[in-house]
Amino acid sequence: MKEKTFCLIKPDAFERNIVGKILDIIEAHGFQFVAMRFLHLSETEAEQFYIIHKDKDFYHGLCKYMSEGPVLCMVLEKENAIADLRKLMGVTDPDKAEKGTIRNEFGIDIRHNSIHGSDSPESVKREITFFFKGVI
Ligand code: IDP
Ligand code: MG
Repeated sequence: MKEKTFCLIKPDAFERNIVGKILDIIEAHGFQFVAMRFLHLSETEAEQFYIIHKDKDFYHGLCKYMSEGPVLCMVLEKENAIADLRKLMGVTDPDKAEKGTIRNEFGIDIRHNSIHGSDSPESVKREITFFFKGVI
């Protein structure tokens, strides 16, 4: 059964003109684009999006970075989309991510890791609603 997930291309990918390359990889792995939205987050919006991390020491730096350039928000669809996207992304730190993953190939460091993907059905619901309220 097809499943939806939420994905976001982060500002460091726009900075280096590698957004198209990342989208190519996502498509090549069988994900279909269901919705897309290009926008520039305010720091307050980034803080809301990452509210679950509000007590972490990296929260402020993360939210500042996420509002320093554009992002591409997407709803993707395929079988097992949530787990498969997380696998294709690789773990948070690009240095620790497996070879062949998007973060290993394109990420700069643990903050500037090029891509976000929802980690559970609950996150998918929350994150799609956050960016696509009333659209899908
Ligand atoms: P995830 O994106 O792999 O799910 P999370 O732990 O949910 O990782 O963290 C959200 C985002 O916060 C990461 O993708 C990364 O951009 C940033 N981040 C996570 N841990 C650190 C850290 O230790 N230092 C700086 N930034 C971090
Ligand atoms: Mg996470």
